[in-house]
Amino acid sequence: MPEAPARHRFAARVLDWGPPVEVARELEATDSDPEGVGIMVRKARIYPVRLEAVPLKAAPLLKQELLAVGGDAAHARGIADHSVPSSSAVLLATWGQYRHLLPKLRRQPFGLRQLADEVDRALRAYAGRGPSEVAGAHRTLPLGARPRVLGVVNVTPDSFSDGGRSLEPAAAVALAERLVAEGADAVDLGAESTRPGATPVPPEVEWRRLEPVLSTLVGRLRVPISVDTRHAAVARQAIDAGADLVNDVEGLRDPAMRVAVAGSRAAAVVMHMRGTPATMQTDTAYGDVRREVYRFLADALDRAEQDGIPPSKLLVDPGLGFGKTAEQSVELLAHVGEFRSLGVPVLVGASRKSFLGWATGEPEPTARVDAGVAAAVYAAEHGVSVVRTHDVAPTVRALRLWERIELARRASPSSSEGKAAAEAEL
Ligand code: HH2
Repeated sequence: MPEAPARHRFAARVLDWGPPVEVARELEATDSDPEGVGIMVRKARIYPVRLEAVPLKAAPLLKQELLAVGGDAAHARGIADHSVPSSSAVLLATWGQYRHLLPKLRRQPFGLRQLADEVDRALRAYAGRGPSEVAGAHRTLPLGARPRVLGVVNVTPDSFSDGGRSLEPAAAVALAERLVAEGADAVDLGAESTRPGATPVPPEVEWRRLEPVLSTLVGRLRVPISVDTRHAAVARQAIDAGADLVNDVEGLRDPAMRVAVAGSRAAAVVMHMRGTPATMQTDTAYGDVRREVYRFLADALDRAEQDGIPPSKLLVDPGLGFGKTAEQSVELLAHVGEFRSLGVPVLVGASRKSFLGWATGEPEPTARVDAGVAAAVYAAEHGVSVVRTHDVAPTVRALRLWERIELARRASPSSSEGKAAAEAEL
């Protein structure tokens, strides 16, 4: 009997590759021509880009140009018979194909020039490493290989997981110092609970709670201090007193808040929420939650920039649990990496939230630490820059492991072509 051929003669292995730098290294490992590596890296992955409201006349041109470079595009059937005025679209192309496509689109009419510029910016933002820091009003938050950890200090009687524990200034100061000792890269002071249905706190009361804590911490902490407030007057006082960032769960929708931030050197977190904490859970019907949240954040960034806040001062946050069902929060977390396309660092806060309870069956918020840590690691894997958490020590430990994994993936390729691809990411 002839011997059966070995089933693994060629050791066929589907490569588990992550960042482009790792792709370059795997290609180099075949002893391929270094120049070829530089070219092939750009072919290694399809980047699907979703667009909204592509005009009727632009959509067929877009598809035609994509097909011409070897990619493709999906748009509404109604484009063919002119029964729709516009269509959303999904573009499918490799990095190399986009490099051929974009100059061609820039020469076309019907808004395709602007569309090309937007696609280019989104791709670079998504695939790139992002900014290396966010400069606050007084101190700077360096960003790096692993997400930075923003530790939560609630100076409130009614926060959903720790209300009343640090309402006393001395307790709040001690908590902030403990979180920094545990590895927090910044602290977030909040004096108004934003849990669903929370009673709004007048700005004077909010400031009365914040002021003694903030003024003590400013002299003691080296890390940036963020203030979680929806009120422009509180933000202004806090920045003057030494706060670095404004964490606005209303996404800078109040023009006075934009003026307050623009007139200072503070950075700001733009978070998505529908309505206010008091009303947000009354309307959780979304056609497409990812699309709506993305649109809201994109518009908020545009408005902020028009009002004089440069993108380098902004972060975005999809606002898990804010006017969302548990399923919707999970969907947003699942796709959190998409928000990197907005071109500013992404912050996410999952810690102790009720959607973690929904997913794990754990009714007690303080017993959701492990689920919160899992969410932080997932966020890290998807390029989130900052995670907001009550549970700093276990989150920092988990992210240190994740950072080791990431560094193993990012070991540098040896050729200059591979390195060049890796440096800009592509
Ligand atoms: N979540 C809470 C509060 N502020 N800010 C941002 N940017 N992102 C979040 O996910 C976020 C936030 C809710 O947590 P907590 O502060 O502990 O609760 P409460 O609002 O009840 O004080």
